[in-house]
Amino acid sequence: MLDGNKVLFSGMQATGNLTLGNYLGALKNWVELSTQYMCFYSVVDMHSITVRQDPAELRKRARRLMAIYIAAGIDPEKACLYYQSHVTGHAELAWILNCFTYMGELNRMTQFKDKSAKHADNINAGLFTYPVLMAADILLYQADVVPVGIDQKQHLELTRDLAIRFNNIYGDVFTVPEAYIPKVGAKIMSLQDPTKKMSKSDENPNASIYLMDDADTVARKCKRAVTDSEGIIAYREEQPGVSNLLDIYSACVGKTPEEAVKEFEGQGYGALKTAVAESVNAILTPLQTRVAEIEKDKDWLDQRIKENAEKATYYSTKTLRKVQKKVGFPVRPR
Ligand code: ATP
Ligand code: LTN
Repeated sequence: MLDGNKVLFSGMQATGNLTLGNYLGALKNWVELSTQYMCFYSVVDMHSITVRQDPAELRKRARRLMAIYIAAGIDPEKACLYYQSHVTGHAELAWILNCFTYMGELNRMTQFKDKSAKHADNINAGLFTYPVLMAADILLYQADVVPVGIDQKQHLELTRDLAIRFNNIYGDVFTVPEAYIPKVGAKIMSLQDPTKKMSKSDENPNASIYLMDDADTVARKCKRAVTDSEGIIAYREEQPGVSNLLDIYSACVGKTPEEAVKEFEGQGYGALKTAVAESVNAILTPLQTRVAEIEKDKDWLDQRIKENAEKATYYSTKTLRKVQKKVGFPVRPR
């Protein structure tokens, strides 16, 4: 709670190009939830450097991500959209929380295990303490809810454990947050291997629809999507490719997959693929136009970035000062 309002916090990394999975699984829900909570949506650029980045590219992607948040429908004058690196409290609280986190807890994190296997030449301490920085992000704003995909659930549990541990020692300092995991669109699968999730780090560009793909590219990727030889449009485990197309279609047009199956009764895969491409383009084409408009108005975007960093600093400092006092740091003379 902040100023009597329930608080929502979430963030995305500016690594790679955003996919339709990121949109349907996360961003779309952020927009819907933004009217119900006091919201903080961060571009978590400090998390991004746990994996080696090209500096110019990271800066460009971070700004693009900010424009995408806004283009998707989050109002930057209501919700607080900001870069994590603009608010110093994240690093400061992360340090303190590091001193309350056990090596064994971090060793168990599956994302750490996966990422160290993938980047065996750069298993840095930041990658190991990544979940502690994420806990700091959330606890700094006294967040009540944190919308994330299933893959982030373990990090959320650690965040809750740290909040409870700290509160048990020092009294009620942190709100203990709840994860919010969506029911629909929670897992959009790869178009080339429908048993794998659609991911922005997939090496095959045909596996993912990127939010910035033009209409022809979307149509081509849908046409090439892997299906099966059954020849019947059904929503069932044995037909993962067709089911994924139905998931995408229904999430885009706001129907249930069962309603979509009825709609395509007696039709072939070609017709389904054409309809999926059209439903995706109906979302992406206007989104891309808005991204371009937002990026063009440089001064307006800069002003929003500045104001929101100040707002985030204001609220995060409140929590940080409380924590610093509790652990015994000297009071700042006025
Ligand atoms: P990477 O492939 O680099 O691991 P990612 O595509 O999984 O990245 P993240 O930045 O880890 O993306 O996730 C951002 C948000 O998007 C998270 O809340 C995550 O759960 C959600 N998300 C990512 N991929 C999908 C997907 N295929 N379906 C639904 N939600 C997704
Ligand atoms: N680890 C998350 C991104 C992230 C986040 C957060 C999500 C960083 N800090 C705080 C929710 C709340 C990811 O990779 N998707």
